[in-house]
Amino acid sequence: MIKIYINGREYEVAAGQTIMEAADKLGYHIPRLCYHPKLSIEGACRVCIVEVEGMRNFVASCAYPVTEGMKIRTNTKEIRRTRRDIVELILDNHPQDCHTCERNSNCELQRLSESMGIQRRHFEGEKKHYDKDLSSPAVVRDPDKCILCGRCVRMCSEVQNIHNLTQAHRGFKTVVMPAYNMPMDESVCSTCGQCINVCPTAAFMEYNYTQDLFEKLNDDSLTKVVQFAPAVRAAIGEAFGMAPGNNMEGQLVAALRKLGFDYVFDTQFSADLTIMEEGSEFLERLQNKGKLPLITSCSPGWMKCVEQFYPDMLDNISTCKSPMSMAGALIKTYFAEKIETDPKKILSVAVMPCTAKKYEADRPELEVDGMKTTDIVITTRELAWMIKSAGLDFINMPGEKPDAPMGVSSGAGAIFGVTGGVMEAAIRTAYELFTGETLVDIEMDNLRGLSGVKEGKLEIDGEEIRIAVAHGLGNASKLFDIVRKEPDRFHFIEIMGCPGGCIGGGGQPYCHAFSESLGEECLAARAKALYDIDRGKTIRRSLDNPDVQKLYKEYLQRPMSEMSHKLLHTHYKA
Ligand code: HC1
Repeated sequence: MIKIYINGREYEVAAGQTIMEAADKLGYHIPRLCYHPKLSIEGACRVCIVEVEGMRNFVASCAYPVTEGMKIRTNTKEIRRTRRDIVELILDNHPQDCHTCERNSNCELQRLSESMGIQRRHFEGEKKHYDKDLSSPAVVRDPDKCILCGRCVRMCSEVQNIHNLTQAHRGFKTVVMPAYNMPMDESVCSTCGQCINVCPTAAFMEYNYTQDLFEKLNDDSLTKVVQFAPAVRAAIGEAFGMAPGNNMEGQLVAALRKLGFDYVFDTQFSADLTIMEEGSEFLERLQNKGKLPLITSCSPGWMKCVEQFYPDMLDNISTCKSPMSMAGALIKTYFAEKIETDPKKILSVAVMPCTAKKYEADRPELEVDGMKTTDIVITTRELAWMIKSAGLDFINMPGEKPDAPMGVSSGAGAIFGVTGGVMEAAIRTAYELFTGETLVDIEMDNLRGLSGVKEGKLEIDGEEIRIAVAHGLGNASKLFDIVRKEPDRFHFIEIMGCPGGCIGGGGQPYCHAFSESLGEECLAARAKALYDIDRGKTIRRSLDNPDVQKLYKEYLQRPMSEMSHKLLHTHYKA
């Protein structure tokens, strides 16, 4: 421990940390902009400057380490004025459109400006202008809103290992763009939306479909059907000021009905269905010496990444569609037949924590008989805005249950939304499919938690099955480097494209409760909510889901049947 002084008060702090880290723990929040705890230090914005006795210039507290006897001042008149000048200069090259901006009231630049008491503009002059890139169905890039903090660039390269974004040009013309200024939809963007999660302004946003959806909800000629993903319920409360990790499932269902949906289904149902298909596919590959390791395919950002960077591994990818696309296919076939409605008159909507699901919904590989099966995907953030815009009292709404025949789910379906959950769910069912016996110890601690790559093994019918789990595309590439070197090391691999799995999706609410999106406490709280849902269920294995059993009996016959292949499976190509 060392002694430091902040604003004249003496403290004992651990050596080896930055001034900002030490100050945070002592309750001094130094303003910041380019800093993000998940990313390397950039030190570009200088908003976090402090005064250190003996230093000629102010230092960036995000980068400067504490030393014995250091005397730090965080809030002098000069520091306040200099910080304000820095933020004013950023604002002078920023559009004056806060009241029409999508990040209005949850923009970090706006908050910073307010906290610094910036109430008038000193400088006016030329502003940079670049066109908005609306080419991608998932992620919109608006360079005019960019303040060059570099968080998106670091996220895309350091965490996701995609390296799509870079800073181009120099000085006043500096701009963040994909290589060669390629449109986002032609670039290698995985559409994961993690750039949105770390962007302090609206320079990166999801493609917003809310106005279109509001219009369609008023169209009486349509039957409006919606499904919502596991991770949405664990995070949407945050958009209404609640702490992360409150399970808002009942309120979600009620709000979706109040918005005008005729039927509300739970994607956890089709997560159970995915397990039936994927577990059977794994068994078939194992018994018939098919291509292993089998790799999960439900994360669409991950699928785009495989197609672009690992085309040699495409045969390892499960042919199962994602739970969202399985539900979409069933909505336009099985359910359309049940309610005797022309599928063209059904509006199939999905509420997802993920921006890449917008891209997935547009993929021709997921159509059934030339028909798109998920018409509109909105993120958790977009739904929260719709609920507020419709004037619904979300938090105090009495909870309701989803509809039959796709409303019942097992605990295994719930944990799909957190890293390791798909594998845990798969094992619970695969064990019984393999052995005919019920797995007793169904919680797999070695697959839980936020380590980047997790490994495990279990014995099924005398055979050792080796498994691995990775979350975030950077960790996925680390795991893939291992698999390329040792192709026989694993039998089954789960990969989710976002940090923490879908709970950390690019469409989740900005996690204000812990100040930065993707903070570990925030992700852990959302994960706990899903594990608690699992523990609270009487049915915890997908194969025990009575509505899934009924679906097979009435329509699909059995996992991997001809009908299952037609509706629930696909092939990806490079
Ligand atoms: Fe996910 Fe999935 S878990 S991909 O993260 O397999 O988006 O939550 O809905 O489809 O079930 C997302 C979440 C989600 C699918 C499921």
